[in-house]
Amino acid sequence: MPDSLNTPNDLAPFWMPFTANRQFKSNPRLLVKAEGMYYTTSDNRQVIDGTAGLWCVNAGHAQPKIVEAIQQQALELDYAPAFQMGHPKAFELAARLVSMIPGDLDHVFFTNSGSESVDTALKIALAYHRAKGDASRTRLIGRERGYHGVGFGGISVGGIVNNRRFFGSLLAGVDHLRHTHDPARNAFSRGQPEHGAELADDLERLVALHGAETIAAVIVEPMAGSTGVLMPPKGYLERLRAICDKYGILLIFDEVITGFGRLGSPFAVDHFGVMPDIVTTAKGVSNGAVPMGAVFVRKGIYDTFMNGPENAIELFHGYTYSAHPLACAAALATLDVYREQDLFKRCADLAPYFEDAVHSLKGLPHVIDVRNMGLVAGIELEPRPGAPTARAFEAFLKCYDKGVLIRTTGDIIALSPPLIVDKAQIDTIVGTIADVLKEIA
Ligand code: PXG
Repeated sequence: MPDSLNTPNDLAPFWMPFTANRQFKSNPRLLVKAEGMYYTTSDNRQVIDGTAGLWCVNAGHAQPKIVEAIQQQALELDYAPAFQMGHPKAFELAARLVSMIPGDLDHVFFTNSGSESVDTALKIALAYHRAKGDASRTRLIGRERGYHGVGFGGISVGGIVNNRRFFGSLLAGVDHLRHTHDPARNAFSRGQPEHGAELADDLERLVALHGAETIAAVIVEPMAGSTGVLMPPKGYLERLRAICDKYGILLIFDEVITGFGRLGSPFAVDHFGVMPDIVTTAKGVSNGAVPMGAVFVRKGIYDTFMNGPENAIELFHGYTYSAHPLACAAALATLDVYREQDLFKRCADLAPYFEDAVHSLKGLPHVIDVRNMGLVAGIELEPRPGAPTARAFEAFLKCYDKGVLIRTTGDIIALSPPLIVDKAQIDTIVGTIADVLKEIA
């Protein structure tokens, strides 16, 4: 066997996701351990996690209760078939989850990722209208700068140009609202910006263009995370809800990032007080420890499917690993940790301190906007002329060298620390970013 196959640090075979592979492999950043707020790197440095992994480790790393639950579950029941069979923890978890979310969002479909949750939600929306005898409602509406994962459904309703550029014509029958990012009117807003509720009226225009009877659902992130932390303007989500009601269109909130405490409430549904018909989640449901996603569906939708012969499969959809025992065990323990450590309230209590900290970056070199909500912040940098993303990526590398993990998207720094973060750690994260902004050109 050639030596290279035995060498653990041969980096070539792994085609890394959403990564500049050649750049990474010429100067790799390897994480080998994680605990609480910190990663340990392969060169034995401590790096504070300013991003909760990829927005998922809301309770911090290696929570003993979650670790133990996964270990126990692997011993007790490693796998159970997901179709026509069940295991108790799946039902227990679904019941726990629906008790956490308001209103009649009282049924849960399990997936393994945010992308699968989005696909599931879109399919449920289409099948729901068909089950009601409304089969002409096949059109899906997303939003510019929306991110809904990487499945064909998600990239179609999403609004990111690279997905269109590289992957062709995508799903047919999809249209988009304009995005709500308006720095000219809203720069340096704290929480929800003042201007832009009227952008929800784009849905009226799409109804006028396509006919309401062709539109199945609208999907939006209540707060758009991946494309740069874009807040919903005051009144925007309410207006979207009202227009959906007027025309019988389902409203889907993609809460893959906002779910499980990120904004200081269990869900954005609570935070904004707007009730969607379907909610997609993943990430924080299992603290990132085992892949899992969960789609919440309102009672009326579920009930519509429960009408045919009893031996018929009502929804022709599911995954080998839906409600995987390890994921359910991890999620149940995660919910315990959230409750026992009161982490959603901790997030809400810390949010004003975090807000002041990130807004202290206003006036530093390159900073053209700062926006925040709960324990999320977007710090937008002026792009280098002719080299978009280069400045933010350099900031990312320099912060990492100084022991702080941040995330950048385009020229925007996104912060989303685990909800266990403390004030001194917030100071370290923001202080390091401030130092780096002063250093870079
Ligand atoms: N919907 C939303 C709103 C998301 O943020 C997905 C769906 C897809 O989830 P999966 O589990 O299939 O990746 C996401 C994922 C980032 C970043 O740095 C964001 C995500 C994933 C990775 C990185 O902004 N969001």
